Order: sequence, then C-alpha cells, then structure tokens
Amino acid sequence: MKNITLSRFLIEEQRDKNLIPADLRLLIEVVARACKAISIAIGKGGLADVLGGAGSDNVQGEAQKKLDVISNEILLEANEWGGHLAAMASEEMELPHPIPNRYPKGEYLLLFDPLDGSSNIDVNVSIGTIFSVLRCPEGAEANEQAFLQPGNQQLCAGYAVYGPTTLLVLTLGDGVNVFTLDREMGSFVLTQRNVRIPEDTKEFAINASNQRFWEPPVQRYIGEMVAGKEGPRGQDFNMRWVASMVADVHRILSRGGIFLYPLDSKTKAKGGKLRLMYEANPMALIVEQAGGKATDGHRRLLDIQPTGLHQRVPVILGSKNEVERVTAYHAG
Ligand code: AHM
Ligand code: MG
Repeated sequence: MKNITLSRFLIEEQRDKNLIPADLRLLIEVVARACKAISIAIGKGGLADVLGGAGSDNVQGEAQKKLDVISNEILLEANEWGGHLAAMASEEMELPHPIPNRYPKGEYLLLFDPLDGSSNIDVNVSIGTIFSVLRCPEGAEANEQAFLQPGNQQLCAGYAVYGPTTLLVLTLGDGVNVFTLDREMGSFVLTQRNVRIPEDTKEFAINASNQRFWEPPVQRYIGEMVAGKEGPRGQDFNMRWVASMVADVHRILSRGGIFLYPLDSKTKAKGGKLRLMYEANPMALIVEQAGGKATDGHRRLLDIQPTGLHQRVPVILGSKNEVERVTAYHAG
C-alpha cells in the first residue's frame, strides 16, 4: 500500500473498476486540493490573521468565524473553473452558488460544510471539511430544487479532518478509504483501505449537557449506558464528545462507537441541530459504507427526501448493533 497517492488511487478506481468517470475523478482531486489549502490556512493559526470571528452571521443565524469564511472561499474558487460542476451549495451560503458564465459547466452538484466544528477553531482542537457529490437531474436547472435529492443518490462523499495529521476520508460507494496528507510531498497518500466499523462498541458520543431536553428513548438508552455494570446492560461504557462531528465520526470509524445528536426540546422546532445535506448525509454514506448504520431515530438517514437545502435532522450513527438498539427504543 506504500505510496499510493490519491491521484493514483482514483485513476485505478476509474481504469480497473470502472467505478468513477474521469470528470468525477478530477472533481474529487480539486476538492482534495482545496482541503490542502484549508489545512495550510488553519495551520497558520495565530501567526496569520485567521482566528476569531468574521463579524458576520451565516444563513442559519450563526456567527461566522474567519476560517469559516476563508474555507468557504477556498472551496468555491477551487471548484468554479474546472468545468465539472453545475452548481455548489454550502452550509455558509443561503442559496446555491452558480458556476459563473465565463466557465464551462458540468453535470455534478457539490455540497459542503467548509469548516465543521466551529466552536473548536480558536482552541486548536480538530475540525474538518465535509463534502458530498450529487448528479444534477438531466435537463434540470441547477437551482435549489436540483439539490433536494435523498442521500442514497450521493455519488461520493468524504471529509477532511484537520487534526494532529490531516486526513481525507473518501467513499465512492465501494467502501471507505483513508488518505493521510504527506506535508513534504504535498499529496494525500492511502494509509487505510476498506475501513470497517466494529458492530459492537462500549463508547458513546453525545453532548450530555442537553440531557434534560432529550426525548424518552434517548433518556432510556443513555441512562442504561451510564448505569454501567449495575444497570440493565451489565457492562460499563465510556463517553467521548469532541464537538466536531468530523472528529467524533473519525474516532468511530477508527475504533467503533455511537454518535448521537438526537432530537431534543431545544432544537425540535428547527428539526434538529445538524444539517441533512452537509453533515448527516455524507457522514451516513461513509458510516454505512464502513458497515455501520445511520438513522434519525426512526428512518434511515439516506432515505429522507430533503425539503430544504439547510434542513436539519436528528442524527444517530456508528456501530450497527448500538444504532439498531436506540432506533428500536424509538419505535417502542
Ligand atoms: P458547525 O457546523 O456550526 O460547526 O456545527 C456542527 C457541530 C458539529 O460538528 C458537532 O457535532 C456539533 O455541532 C456540536 O454541537 P454542540 O456545541 O451543541 O455540542
Ligand atoms: Mg458543521
């Protein structure tokens, strides 16, 4: 597996397995290049003027950090001119970003959360970029409607984690592979092939400060875990919460676990906390491709028909048997 760069990996997927067409391969390479640029910007931290608030709010009414804005710009600029895209949509922008008329247009739609884990940006904790690719319906205008496809239509999804190392995790719908950024070479190199999430786990991730807002099924599920050996599950569980979805999902991909941002009375009116198109769907595809499961407590996340670009959903994902258990508690 030595020295298989992302470019080589993608060319081989295209040539040997006929998994992806050439223009999708180029699109993924451009997204990866943008992630490298974001990684470099983040790495400068206090040495450059990149930390702190941008003094603006995004469409969701959340205060933007400078790096949210910088990362969004990097992704837009990198992907505008290549000719692969019909349009882009970002967590940070109210409307889809059309491809300017001076550039050729392609058939794909790119969606991204340019910098996920905003509360961790200024404290030097892992953050990431999440992305997803859909096909623009034939003959359709690349407007908001064109993006409203269920997650099972994603052609590819991935995330970059900017942590002690910068990683790119990618699925083309045929398993999940992990690439590590070789900073000297400037390229992503394949370091884990076909990652699998263990079906069982003793580790859960949830923001426990929201406990009083949770609904009964989640109260029961987490309550049983916290009760440990003396409780109905008869074993101890461990808890982790980074508050960067990319970092929490990456831990689950690496050693198993369950992640919950469930529906609670605080976020109920909005439908949940996390966004279906930029967070839930790409992560659900990756988790399922690694043998895990992803639901909103009731339904498979990937089967939800979106009704809005910035729609929010409850998210429960990770080790299969635990996701099945908490989903069953919702049904009961
Ligand atoms: P963001 O896209 O504005 O960064 O928000 C999403 C993040 C997720 O990465 C993380 O799982 C969650 O919000 C943390 O929320 P909380 O601060 O409520 O624990
Ligand atoms: Mg986010």
